[in-house]
Amino acid sequence: MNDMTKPNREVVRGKVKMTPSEALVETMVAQGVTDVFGIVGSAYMDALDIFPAAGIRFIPVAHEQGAVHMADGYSRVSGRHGVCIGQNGPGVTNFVTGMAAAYWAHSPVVAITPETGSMSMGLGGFQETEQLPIFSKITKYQGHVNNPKRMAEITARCFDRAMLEMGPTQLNIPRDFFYGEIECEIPQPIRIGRGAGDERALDEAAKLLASAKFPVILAGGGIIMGESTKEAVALAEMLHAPVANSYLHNDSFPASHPLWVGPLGYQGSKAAMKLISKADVVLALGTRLGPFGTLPQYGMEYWPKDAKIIQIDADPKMLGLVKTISVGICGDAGSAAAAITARLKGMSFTARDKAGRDNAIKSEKAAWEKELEQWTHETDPYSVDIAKNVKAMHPREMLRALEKAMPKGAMVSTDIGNICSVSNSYLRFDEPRSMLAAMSFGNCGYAFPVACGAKVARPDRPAIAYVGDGAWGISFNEMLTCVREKIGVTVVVFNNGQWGAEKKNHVDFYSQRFQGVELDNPSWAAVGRAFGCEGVTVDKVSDVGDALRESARRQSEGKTTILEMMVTKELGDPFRRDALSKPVRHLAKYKAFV
Ligand SMILES: Cc1ncc(C[n+]2csc(CCOP(=O)(O)OP(=O)(O)O)c2C)c(N)n1
Ligand SMILES: [Mg+2]
Repeated sequence: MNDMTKPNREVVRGKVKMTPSEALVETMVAQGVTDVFGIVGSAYMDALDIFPAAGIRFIPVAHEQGAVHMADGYSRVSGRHGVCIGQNGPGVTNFVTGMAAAYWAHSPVVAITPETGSMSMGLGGFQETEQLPIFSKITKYQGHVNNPKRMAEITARCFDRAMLEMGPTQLNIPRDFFYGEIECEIPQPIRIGRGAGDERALDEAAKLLASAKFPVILAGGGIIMGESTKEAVALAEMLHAPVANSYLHNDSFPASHPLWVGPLGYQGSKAAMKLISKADVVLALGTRLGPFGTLPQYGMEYWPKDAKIIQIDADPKMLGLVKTISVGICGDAGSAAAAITARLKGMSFTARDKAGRDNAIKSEKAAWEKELEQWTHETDPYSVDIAKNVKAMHPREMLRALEKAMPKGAMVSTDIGNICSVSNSYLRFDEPRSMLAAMSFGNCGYAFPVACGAKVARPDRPAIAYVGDGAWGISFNEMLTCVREKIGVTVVVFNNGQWGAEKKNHVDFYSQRFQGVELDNPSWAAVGRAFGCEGVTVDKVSDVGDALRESARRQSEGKTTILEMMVTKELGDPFRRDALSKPVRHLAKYKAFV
């Protein structure tokens, strides 16, 4: 590179003549953007051309869905924007699933969507579709550049709103609007703090907690996004309250802390469920209390129906939306926790029956650990039969071995599937921004590209994706990206030869009339090697730990490893027993299908 093209991160100041492409790129620099995921396209080539000069790395991917997931993973571990860009029309429609997933993961992803030219829109030209309606329900804000002179203003708003509203935004740009001459000033980023929330509500919350007999904290994603672990720990210690992680946020409270009791929800911790069932006051800290996160599990209705609920969330629309609450606080999880802690101090509050709670926490945790240790395989008749005399590993044993060998500081993404769900019991973290589950959109194919994006943001941390073999079929194309861009991650592919989670429904509800659930896998380790990754087949539990550690070591060389885990076809509990019902048939020709 000569001096002219050396990266320069200094943003131009004052009102200056520039092109809209320059305004876009300068605004991205002002917002701190250093990486953009996408597939190259003529629509935005004029802006792409100057990315390197602005110090922005363009990471070409295999499929635009992968680009959004990577941007999502990138933002979830860095707390910064994840950015993706694609060609108008098909490139942009390929973003849809990724954007819906980012929406429900509350990830500040900015999707830059060049659109067909303003002079041909509506005429049915090439790669034309209306791009705003498609994303209207899966974005927090949609900025449409309706005049090239507004490029910097609207770009900045998309970036600001993604942070303010904690979710993805869309920047839609007619492709002819990248060109021309404008005069504009690059806006400074706007970041608005929320603070602790309403003083009176905080007083009420402190009063309720101080008088509680058995307070329990439910630690949500807001603690992770708000970087509020310290404040959450201080409040928990002040109350001496057990702390459960909200569903799929196992990194919302340090697992090594004595007050940590594990995650609620599907395949979560029985200790957490039993303890929260005793609560007279629940402090839902930084959680929207999503409807699926507190569903009965293990045949247990654990949600404390009579408890008073204090809910703290940064989005006021989430307060009282799913559960009836006694106190609602719109605030930042950390500031609110600190404000409540300060009030409790002022009330010369002493945690009531600290010893009793301590005993309950210790004994429930010990009981659950013992149960997990002994729960080496599924015990329902179907699972026992299908795994009989099979050499492959039991999924639970394999997951336990992965847990024990998990490298320090690991970031683990999980997909949607039976084994990924069971892994919830075996994923514990001491650091926030470590667990990257597919969250409530629940799309198969999420975990691998998310781990890639996370690794780009944090190359110093091991990135590990847990993926079922079905979901792997949706997402393995991004091995191309890993090899080309030297992104070293570990993919743990659970090879059970089936779309297991759906097969479980056939077992439970459809008398084992299996349809479309069998997979005919190639050797995924060999496929990995063919792509230029490392590929390792593991069929013994005793080999799991070394294989994981070795793959993590290879990450520092920019090498991705596919660990193909040969597991039995046994199946854990389904996500929701309420989701399906036994079939009823009225017509004679379908009578046998019950
Ligand atoms: C994109 C997408 N398609 C379909 C589904 C429905 N679905 C949920 S779980 C699942 C099976 C997952 O199978 P696999 O990835 O092999 O994991 P396993 O259940 O076998 O552990 C399917 C098809 C989904 N969640 N997402
Ligand atoms: Mg499978």
